Amino acid sequence: MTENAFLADAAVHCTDEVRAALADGAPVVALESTILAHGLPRPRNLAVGLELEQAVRDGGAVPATVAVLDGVVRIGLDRTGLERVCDDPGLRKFGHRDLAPALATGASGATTVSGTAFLAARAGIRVFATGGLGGVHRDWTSTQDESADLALLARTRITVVCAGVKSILDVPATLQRLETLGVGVLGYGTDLFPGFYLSSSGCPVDWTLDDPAEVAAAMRAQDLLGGPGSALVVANPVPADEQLHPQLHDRVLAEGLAAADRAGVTGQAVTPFLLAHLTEHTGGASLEANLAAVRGNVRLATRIAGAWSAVAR
Ligand code: PSU
Ligand code: MN
Repeated sequence: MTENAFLADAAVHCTDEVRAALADGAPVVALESTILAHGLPRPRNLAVGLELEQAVRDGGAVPATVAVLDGVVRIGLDRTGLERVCDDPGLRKFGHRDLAPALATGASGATTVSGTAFLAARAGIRVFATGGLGGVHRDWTSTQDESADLALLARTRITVVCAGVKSILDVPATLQRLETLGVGVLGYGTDLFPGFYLSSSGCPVDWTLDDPAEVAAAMRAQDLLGGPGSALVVANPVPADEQLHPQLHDRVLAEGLAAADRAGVTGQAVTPFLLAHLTEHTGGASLEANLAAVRGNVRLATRIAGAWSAVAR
């Protein structure tokens, strides 16, 4: 593979190891920075960021945590970069539409699923691990709040490993939107869409795949078929013994949604508000389930990146 022009631009900084792996067709896994900066409490977030990168390495791939620092796209972070993402309370949250003004003004922010998927695909990275996708919010009919993640995934050729969509969302409506947008959804070892903190959302999925080679074969088939460059969502449930207790989940979530409503929280602030509420009011149990889900996703994405490298090289 030859180096792509995006990586050669002065507004893009790619670590040497990611650059070398991409040039070689070796496995690379993109990791999202918003879950670190805005989804997890400090200082645990830095430990998690380092742990996830190590898990990718242990699985024989190269991690590429994506962010924007001082107006420069970062594909892969060194320790200092990761510390900035995790420590700076003023760090913004960038979806893909924020990238151009961020570069123009020298701003810094963590990238969401949409921001990360966009940049990773431009860099030539095909596999991306996150926690849960953004989606259609429960009060969508009045707020029109649907994450930009969905539309971006409808036109970006990348495989996203996630534990479903955050359960704070309207899950059936989000699955419907993914169908309308033509984004493929595969249950990994399950015929039920995962529920992020919970192993199952109760909603069925149309396709169940059971090993990374099968996922890589589906990725190859996407390229063979051509057409719009849509993503592939690999929905990987949190192990049942690590999920949040379903009754606790439902109760605290209902309280959190009411609290967000009372506090008048809207837009980009909704997701971080609810995630923090759940962590606080489950005594940290939601955080542990969140981390278990992310860890599992990173491990699976690493295996898929390996299988993909074997078929694509
Ligand atoms: N899942 C998490 N924690 C998070 C997010 C997802 O466990 O912080 C983030 C992701 O970055 C996702 C974003 O892309 O929330 C969606 O935000 P919004 O609804 O504002 O598009
Ligand atoms: Mn939103």
